[in-house]
Amino acid sequence: MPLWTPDRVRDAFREYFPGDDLVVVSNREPYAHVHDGGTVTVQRPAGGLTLALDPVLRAVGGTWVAWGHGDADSEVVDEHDRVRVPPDDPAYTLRRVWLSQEDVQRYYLGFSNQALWPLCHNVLEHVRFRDRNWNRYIEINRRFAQAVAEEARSENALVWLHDYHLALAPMTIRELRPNLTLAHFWHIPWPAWETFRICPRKNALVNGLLANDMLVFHLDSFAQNFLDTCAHELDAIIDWGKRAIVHHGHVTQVRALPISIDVERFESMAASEETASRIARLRDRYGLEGRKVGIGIDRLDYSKGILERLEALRFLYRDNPDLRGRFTFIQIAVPSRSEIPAYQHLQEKVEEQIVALNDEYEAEGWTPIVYISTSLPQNELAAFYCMADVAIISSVMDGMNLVVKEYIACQNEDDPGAVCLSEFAGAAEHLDHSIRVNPFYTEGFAKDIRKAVEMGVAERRRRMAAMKKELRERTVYRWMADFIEEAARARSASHPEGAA
Ligand code: GDG
Repeated sequence: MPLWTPDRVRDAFREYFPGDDLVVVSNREPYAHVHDGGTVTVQRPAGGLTLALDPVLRAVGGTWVAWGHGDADSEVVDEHDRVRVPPDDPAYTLRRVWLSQEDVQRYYLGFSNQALWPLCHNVLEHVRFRDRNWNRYIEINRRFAQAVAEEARSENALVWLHDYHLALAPMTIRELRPNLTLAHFWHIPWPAWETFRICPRKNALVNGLLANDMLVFHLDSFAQNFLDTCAHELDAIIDWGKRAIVHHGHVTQVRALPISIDVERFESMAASEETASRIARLRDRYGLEGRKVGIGIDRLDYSKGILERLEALRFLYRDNPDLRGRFTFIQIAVPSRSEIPAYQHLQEKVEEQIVALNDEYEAEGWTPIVYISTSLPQNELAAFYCMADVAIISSVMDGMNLVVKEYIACQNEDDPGAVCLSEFAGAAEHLDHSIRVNPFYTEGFAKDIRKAVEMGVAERRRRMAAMKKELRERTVYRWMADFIEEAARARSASHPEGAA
């Protein structure tokens, strides 16, 4: 059965928003122009949503509003800060928003990533509230909103906002262009009220988000937490059954739609001959022949539970001498947000823990943990996914987690791998056939890894078949089509006269 495609998403958009245009808004841009020697080249993001949304924008047309962070970005735009992309086959407009170093420091690293990110992931020791960061967050959200108001051509265009960097933008867009359909996807958890209430700016943030016609989370529990926050914070009417909030006469629908990946893209990378020869090279390079292999792939972030995973691996090798020399774990961790002290500290701790573990258990011709700390192209990641017998995802809190889905998509049906998945990753809600792990319970976690390493082929096949079925039914393109359909319904509820 063919899976969902960008063309099917385009058809859904045309059905639900006939004659309207689409404006996507995110902090990250889909294409960056950078100086490379004497010329300007184009860089694409390494992975994630930006890569998956691009084919849809290409099919639908429209505009993407994002921070122009490439060092040659400003040289290629027109007088309205627009450039047509993809550069070699232009299909939609990228409208760039400019940020100074100070803006990045305060809006992005400051409020977005040292206040909202740790707050929403319940890691309170890393939360920093600073008025200067907040003031800049307000200013930059206005800047994004202004750009959106200028770019949306049709009266009822769908504006699809992404993430926690832009919580206030919907309110300004609404003031400037009252009839646009505003729908926002929040990629990270929404914490319980008891956590969110410590934010001194909670009221403004919630008010900003309620200017949307629709606000979407990965999970029901996050949606529920948001409703609960509104119930505590605002004098709003909340319809708990329909998950709708009426505030200042405006209705916001709150929904849960778990994101996924481009399944076919990973399946075809996994099946390629290029991947088979890459695997052979990797096995050779890291001395993996005849050994079981585990894999962890993460942005280097404290929410991903990398230190907890390393601790469980230490227990594993300590308590299971038979696995020494027989099981190698590969940790790929790409540094991110390295300007923030908490991330620098994490990187040091990860490196220290790996060195200590390797010192303790390494033996002739075998290193327990292979550490790769550079970003790899996606087809190389696919080779690691295919080669690994076990994937370990140990987030202490995670909106969804796409890595586990990428791993599943890359497994073959005859001899698939096993999955250890944290019960605190959003993905665990739908992947019942993984081995659920609790990263805070090290001994239990270590036993779960052992179970995954030793799992027989029949059980691996049974579990993987169920997880693959789940994955193939909900690809990222189906997620997008569902999002568009729900956004059209939300528009009908808040602007009945303008509804299609
Ligand atoms: C947020 C939420 C939610 C990693 N290393 C390399 C690389 N990656 C790619 C993976 C995967 C992505 O990065 C990471 O996925 P996550 O789901 O862990 O994403 P976050 O960055 O935490 O993002 C998360 C997500 O939004 C989507 O809504 O799932 O919960 O926190 O795609 O493959 N890609 C390449 N080289 C690497 O070295 N090319």
